[in-house]
Amino acid sequence: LLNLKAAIADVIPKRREELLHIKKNFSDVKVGDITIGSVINGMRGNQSMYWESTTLDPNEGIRFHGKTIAECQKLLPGAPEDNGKGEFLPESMLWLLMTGEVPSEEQVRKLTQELAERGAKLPPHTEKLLTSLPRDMHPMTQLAIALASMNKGSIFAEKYQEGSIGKMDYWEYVYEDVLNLIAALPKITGKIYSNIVNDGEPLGHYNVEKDWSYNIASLLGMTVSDSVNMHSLTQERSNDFVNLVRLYCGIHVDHEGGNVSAHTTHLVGSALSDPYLSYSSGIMGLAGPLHGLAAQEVVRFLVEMEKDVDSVENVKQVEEYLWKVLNSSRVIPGYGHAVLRKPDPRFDAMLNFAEKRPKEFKSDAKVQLMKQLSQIAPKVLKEHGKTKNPYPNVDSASGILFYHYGIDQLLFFTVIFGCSRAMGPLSQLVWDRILGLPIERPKSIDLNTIKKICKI
Ligand code: CMX
Repeated sequence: LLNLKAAIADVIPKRREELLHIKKNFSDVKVGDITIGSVINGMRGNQSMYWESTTLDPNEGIRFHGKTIAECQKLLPGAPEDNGKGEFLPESMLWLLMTGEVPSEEQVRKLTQELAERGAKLPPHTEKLLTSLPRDMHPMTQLAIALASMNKGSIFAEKYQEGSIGKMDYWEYVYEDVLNLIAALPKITGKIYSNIVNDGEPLGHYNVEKDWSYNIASLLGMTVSDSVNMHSLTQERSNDFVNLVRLYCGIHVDHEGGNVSAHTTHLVGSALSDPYLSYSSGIMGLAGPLHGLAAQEVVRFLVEMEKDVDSVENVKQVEEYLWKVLNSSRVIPGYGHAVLRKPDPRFDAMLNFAEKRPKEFKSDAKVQLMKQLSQIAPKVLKEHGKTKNPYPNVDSASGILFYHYGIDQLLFFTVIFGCSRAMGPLSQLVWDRILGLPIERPKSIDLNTIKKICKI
């Protein structure tokens, strides 16, 4: 089956049957105990959400339908022009997330083409709205506004209003919205970036023959053939940048269901708000400094630290700098995680990207500092003794690599994260409707109830 929607339809009956069987026969089986600690501490460790495609192992990191990042890098198809030497395409990952199957080259080519065609034209009102926004408006606010505005064209919302569709068919219309939303992201992202750096004037062309990440890069002005080539990149460096976008977007798609952006999208969607409204809400959460905005915080941190230390080799000075931060009750951005307890394999993947290109990155002191920090900060954080995970998360490496190629609008990084993150939570939204999951409504408890339970 070459069409993604047909491939999903093919696996639906079996999955529906499995979940129904579990619901009918095992609904009373206990998953775990909820403690008062979990209630007042952000629901940590509380296993109470169903998530279809990814799980986060505290020690091994993220798995996409059971596959590690390294396995995905081996198995998922990349762009044809890279001849197997580049990064896998986020489109390949989207297929895996949606169907649970590794796609063939041909399936990925078709999906790439379908997304490129769907994304060729933004709804005119969204384009107009983006043009009208203040140039200094937060890029994530611009993204959330653009996505919410696309709800005007939601096929699911329209069909639902008409009352013409049954519950088991909702997914088909949600799917259409989801694909249209993901397809629109390169143009929205390009428009936001050009609002910030070029007074709204386009920095590149949308090329319907190319893949989703290439178009993001082009519209940021970063390709040789389809953009103004803002930083006069050579063909080789431009190809590398496109592959950086592919890698970054391929591995940021999902991090199981409980993180703020994924959970918000799922929660809002459970009220049957359409995918545009649901993901726009997720984007609002991704904008927080403890979540998606951390990549920007890291770049700022590295830029400041580089000014303060004589050289990246000066371990003592770097340690002192970190202690200064910790002693002023600030966090070290890019370190720690709510679930992970080992270094983030996404961090390793980003670092490997730099390590594979020594000529490119060796002389970049900030990139070297990022690497050096990953050796020094865990030791300092362990000594500090507070964080449960003293190791680097993905954000400690990602932003600084974009910065290296000239994307220096720090607040903007999270928009690229927002492009990638669309794929996981929105695949889940399709499956939420396939499986007929209900509206979410956990029970909250007040202080009196807590005291009663604790007998105090
Ligand atoms: N620097 C300093 N202190 C840290 C820390 C860090 N990087 N990470 C955690 N801590 C502190 C916490 O603030 C907390 O202190 P208090 O008890 O005073 O509140 C204590 O250690 C225990 O926290 P934890 O249980 O280890 O971590 P949480 O689950 O509460 O928070 C996270 C997780 C990511 C928000 C936190 O580690 C943090 O703030 N990191 C820096 C920001 C960052 O890199 N965010 C990106 C996350 C990646 C992603 O979204 O996928």
